Amino acid sequence: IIKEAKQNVRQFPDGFIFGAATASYQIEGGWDADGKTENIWDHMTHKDPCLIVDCSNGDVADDSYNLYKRDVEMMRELGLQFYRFSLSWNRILPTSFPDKPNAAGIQYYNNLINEMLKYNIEPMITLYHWDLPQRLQELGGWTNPHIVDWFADFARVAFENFGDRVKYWITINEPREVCFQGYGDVTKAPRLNMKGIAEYMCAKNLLVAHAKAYHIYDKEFRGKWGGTIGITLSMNWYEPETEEDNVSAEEMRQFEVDVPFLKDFKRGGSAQFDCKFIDFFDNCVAISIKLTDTPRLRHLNYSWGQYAHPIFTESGDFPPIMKEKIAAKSEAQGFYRSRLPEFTSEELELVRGSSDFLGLNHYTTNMIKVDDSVTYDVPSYWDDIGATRYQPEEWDGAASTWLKVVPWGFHKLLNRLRELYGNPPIMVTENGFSSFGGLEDDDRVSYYRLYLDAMLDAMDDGCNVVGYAAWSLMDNFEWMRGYTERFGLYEVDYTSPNRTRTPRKSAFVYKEIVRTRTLDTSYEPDTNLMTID
Ligand code: GBH
Repeated sequence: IIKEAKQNVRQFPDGFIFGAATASYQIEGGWDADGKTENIWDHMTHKDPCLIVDCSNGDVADDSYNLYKRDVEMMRELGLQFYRFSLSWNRILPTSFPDKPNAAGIQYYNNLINEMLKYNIEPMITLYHWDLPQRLQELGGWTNPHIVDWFADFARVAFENFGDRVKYWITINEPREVCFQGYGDVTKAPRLNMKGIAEYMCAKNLLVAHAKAYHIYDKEFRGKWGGTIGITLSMNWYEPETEEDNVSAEEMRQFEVDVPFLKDFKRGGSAQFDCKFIDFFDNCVAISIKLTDTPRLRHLNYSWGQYAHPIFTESGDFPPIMKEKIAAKSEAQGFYRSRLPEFTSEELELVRGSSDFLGLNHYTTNMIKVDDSVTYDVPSYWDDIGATRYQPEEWDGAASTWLKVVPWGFHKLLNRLRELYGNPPIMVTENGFSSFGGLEDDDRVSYYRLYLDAMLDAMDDGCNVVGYAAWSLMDNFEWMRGYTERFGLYEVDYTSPNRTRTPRKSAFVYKEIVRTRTLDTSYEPDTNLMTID
């Protein structure tokens, strides 16, 4: 049983916006409709159908390609102020490039956007939510530096076609999942599994591609159409098992000032470290490196610091601890250069500050410990971190094994982001809970209340949270878990040809939160009739 939120009635501030989110491959279907070509998820699921736990795929999914009007009707039922959805690159650009744009694909998104705007629901577009064109994958996908231009071209096509009406833009959803799961592991397409190598190439190219799209919008479109653009990062909270590991944000910043990069170390002469011993010829031959290095700090830095630090800090670049440690490990492993690629100084400048807000997907928390009985592949992301994460048995769980209910982790995360990155505007672009289905979803209701309560605690502490999107508007294709794990406020019946959508109890509760702009834990909805107010 999940504890109820502690205060009964709490108010959201003026200007705070509520929405819900989905993603193209997870809902659209129409996988080869009207000229759309194959993306990496089409390719992977068709080639090896039972990679997905229930041998399903996104060929039809929620059929939103045809049923988008019902989707908008649900947004109206919930009273949403905004709806976050993503674009299928292959639907808009079947060759992957802007040479032959697909009118039918562009029309689909125009129809959806115009239908939403009829009812004053603001569209929030994610340009990329994991469905890369298969042809680009064959060219190396996110490991090919040319993707910076491929993505920038696609972004420009989207801005040109939809920018007059769409004011909220997200470049890329969850770089860590794209790179680590898709390139360093087998848990997302394209399952490249080139551990400790490909995910870092991906990370660098992805950040530069994001930044290039940001600057195109900033320079060429913002002036005439207004609007705001950022990136969405997935961030778990990591809680140290031991007290010594409890590094403050202050100490994390300290680290950046004091630790030299390995290349500086080799060259010598960097002002970033203290000289301990000067020899006869006035050369510094011994240095002191002040290095705050804990397992938890490495987790924070490698999982989301890797993407947040280059964009949201004054200094830019990958976190110093990552650069220093991966360079040292690479050298010891026999590589001629660090497995973590370097930014050129122009790239570093391009990426630094390239987000108007921090889009945050947050679901859960992990404990961190060092466990010498665990062995890692070498090289690998996990070996680079050198620590392991776990979730205690007693934490309440969801249908997804990784998802435990830990609202205090959300509170701590938001405060840490405020301290580390100068209190940026935070748009919560996903938060939600999975079940195995059913309309009486009290556990999901409880999750939303607890997490919104924790978010309000953080806002009371001064965190600049500007909006919140529930994941998800409706059940959808949950990647490797197929249709077995359900995140929807609306249940989708996958046996019915029209993919009937039915509001769960959580839909009624969320509707009331949005309507009253209040979190009232005693509210009991009448779930008999969903209306449009
Ligand atoms: C989001 O990712 C996605 O943006 C969205 O498309 C998805 O439907 C939603 O979550 C729900 O999953 O098994 O230990 O490898 C959330 C972040 C990170 C959650 C990877 C699942 C797998 C953990 N995800 N994680 S593990």
